[in-house]
Formats: sequence, structure tokens, C-alpha cells
Amino acid sequence: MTLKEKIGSRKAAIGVIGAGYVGLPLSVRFAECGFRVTAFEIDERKVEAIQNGRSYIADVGTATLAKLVNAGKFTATTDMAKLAACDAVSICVPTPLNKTRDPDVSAVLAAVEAIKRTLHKNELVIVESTTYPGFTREAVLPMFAETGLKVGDDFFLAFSPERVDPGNPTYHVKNTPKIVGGHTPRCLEHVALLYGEVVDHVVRVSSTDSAEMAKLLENTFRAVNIGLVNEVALMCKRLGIDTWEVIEAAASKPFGFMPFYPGPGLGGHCIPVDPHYLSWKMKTLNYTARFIDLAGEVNSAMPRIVVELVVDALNVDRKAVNGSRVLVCGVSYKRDSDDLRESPALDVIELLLERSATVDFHDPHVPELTVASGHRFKSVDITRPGAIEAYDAAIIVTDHRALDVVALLERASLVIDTRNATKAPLAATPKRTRARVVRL
Ligand code: SAJ
Repeated sequence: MTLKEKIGSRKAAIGVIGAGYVGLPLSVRFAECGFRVTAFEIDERKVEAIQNGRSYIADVGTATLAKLVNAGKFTATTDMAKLAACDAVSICVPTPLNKTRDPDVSAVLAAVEAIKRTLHKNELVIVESTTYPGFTREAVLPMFAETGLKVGDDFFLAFSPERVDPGNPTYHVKNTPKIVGGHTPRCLEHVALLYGEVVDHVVRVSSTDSAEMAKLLENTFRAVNIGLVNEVALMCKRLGIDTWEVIEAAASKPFGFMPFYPGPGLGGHCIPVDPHYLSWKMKTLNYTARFIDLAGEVNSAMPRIVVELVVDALNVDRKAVNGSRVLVCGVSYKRDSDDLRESPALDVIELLLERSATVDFHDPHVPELTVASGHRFKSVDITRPGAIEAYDAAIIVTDHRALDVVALLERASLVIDTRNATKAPLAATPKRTRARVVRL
């Protein structure tokens, strides 16, 4: 059988390297569609969980996973030699930044190395991990070429950006359009055929470079627009204008505008990271990606802006931040998430500690955290009588739906609101509000 026939009959053996928030949902989707799937993981705990039909990713139900594992459709292993049995392999490993904020593609290269050892005729390899334009062609292809196999004839190479949005109730693997780019037309045919079996809409582009760049445009678009709206907040503060009212009014425009909102900074594993893959690549071509660099400057300055708000607000109460008790409410990088990666709340806490404030945090989704300086914190229970009243200031950094903002308004003396989370509760409970509210 040719690879196309194996794909069309769903007899192709699928390998997914990296069973995290991208790889596990993708594996489950392939298995649900009838393919036999093997997840390749370096983390034995993940392998053990999958083998026992237990999901560790909120978007993947344990019942769904267990059914597929019990039916022999989905298995996991740390044994990379088993890649030899795969007809198609998707690489879904992390691509973070290193300490100097440069791309760290070591995990992808390790996966490519593992695939290379067993690369065989009629195998399709797809890079899904976010990287810089040209990576698949410049870094991955030469490694595979060393095997003597010819790309586009003997094996097929593609890039298809991951678009998993953890916790999104509407969009999942099946109904999120999938961009695919092949190194050759036949590579494109094969990757489009494969993903066409499992997603509703495949978006073909002319090269792996285009597919890589499309992903970076998507996330750079967000980082730059968030940077813009954070700067608008700084301008409105100086103009004495309510930023949130201005954004709400602008958002009434039914065309040509998309609202973004100011906040304490840029967190997560995508938006603060992906644009720097593009600006890094452009530097190697002697080009400065000014919008990306400027957005990075503005967004990374926001935690300090928030702490300055706290200092100024305490000053009005004739209190120094030094020795004041401050409660940081909501610490994950975005609402209703438990993910702390690159969360600006960690920077806010560190900056307050540097000013000798006494800091606690409360987050219904995060039980404990440790900041870079090594301080460990446990989430405080704000339902205890007197718990909130004990603080000189409460800062809303992440506006989880489960955060009891009314309790903060009723019992805190000062609330610094970085997410406009107090607007609705204030309107609903004006009489019961004790707190002075300062908004970003
Ligand atoms: N943020 C703001 N203001 C905004 C929007 C976001 O300050 O108007 C902050 C958030 O608080 C967070 C950071 O930016 O700290 C990133 O937020 P995000 O909404 O972009 O969420 P992410 O990081 O989960 O981004 C993912 C991305 N998905 C993928 O890369 C596959 C992004 O492309 C999605 O658009 C985004 O989810 C989404 O829409 O939820």
C-alpha cells in the first residue's frame, strides 16, 4: 500500500512526539478517527498515565482517552525506536526561549534526531512546534537528507502550526482550520491528505516557510495589539480618560476594529514567546522587527507600572509600600487557567518583595507558587473572617470568574484593578463597597 492508500484507509500508523497540551489532543483526535496512534514521550509519568487511560490535560476527557487505549487505538512509549513502525509522525514538543531570550529548538532537534534514526521510505514527518521561518527547510531537512533518502520522493516533510487554545470551549482539533505547508508539492499532498482525515478544514500554503510565518503572524498580531492597548492605557492615565470606556466605545465599531484590553503584562507559553522567534530570525538577516521589539518593551514594563500604581495608591493613604501587606488576587497568566508560565503576576510579586512589602496571593486555580527569588507562597483563603481586611491593598492581576470581587470590594480598604474586573460588581453593589478602587 502507498502512504496515500494507508492514510485514506486510516491504516497509517501515526506517531506523535510530545504528549502535552498539543500532542495529547492531536493523538486522541487521530485515534478517534480510527488511526492507530503512538505517543512518544520523555516523561514516564505521562506514558504511565496514558497507558492507564488517565488524562492529565483538561481538554482531553479521561473516559475518551481510556476508551481509545482499551480499544488498542492509542498507546504511549518512551522507546523512540518504535518510531520505525510509524508511517506519519507529528512533532509537538515545546519551543521556549532560553535565558538570553533566544529560540531554544533543542527539543525539536532531539525529536528530529530520533526520527532520523528510523526514517524510512514513504514516511511523512510534520513539524507542529512553533519555530522561526525557514527552520523546517534549513535545520530539519538537512538532518533527514543525511540518511540518503530524498525528500518529496522517498519521504515527505511538512510544517503545520499547532493552534490548540487550552480551555477554549468552542474550538478543538477537529474544528480549528489547520494550515499545512510541504517542502515539495508531493509533501503538501500527503500532509493535506492526512490532516484532511481528522480536521474539518485544511488550509494549504505553498511552503513550510509560509506555514511557519503564518503562525508567527497570528501570535505577533496579538502581542503587538496588546502592546498597543497597554500604551493606550498609559496615555489615557495621563489624559485623565477612562481607558476601558474608550475601548468599549471603540469596540462598538462593527468593522475594522478588534478590542484588546490592557493588563498587568503578557503571560503564557505562546504570545510572549513566538514573536521573538520571528525577531530573532530577522536579526540574522540584519533586519530589526521594530513592532515586535517595541511591543515586548511595553508589555514587559506593565508589571512595574502596576506596582507603581500600588505605591501611589498606598501613598494616598500615607502608607509606604515597605511593610504594607499586599494581597495579589489571581496569579495564572490568563483568566480561568491554572498555568503560571510567564505569568506577569510573578513579576508583580517579585517587584513588591523588592520594595519590602509583605505579599500573599489568592488564586482559586493555583494552590501554591514559587517565584524566581525562591520565595514560596500558598494561596490564602479569603473567606476567613478578617482575612481580606488584614491587607493594606488587594491587587486584581488575573480576573478569574471564580474570584470573589464583591468580597474584595466589601472588605478591602484598597483594590488595584488591572483587569476592569470591578466595574460590573461596583455598579451592582455601590452601597456595600468599602474599598477605594484604583484601575489601570
Ligand atoms: N492579554 C491581555 N490583553 C488582551 C488579551 C490577552 O493583556 O486583550 C494577555 C493575557 O492576560 C495573557 C496573554 O496576554 O497573559 C496571552 O493571552 P492570550 O489570550 O493570547 O492567550 P494564550 O497565550 O493562551 O494564546 C493562545 C494562542 N493560541 C495559540 O497559539 C494556538 C493565541 O493564538 C490565541 O489567539 C489565544 O490562545 C486565544 O485566543 O485564546
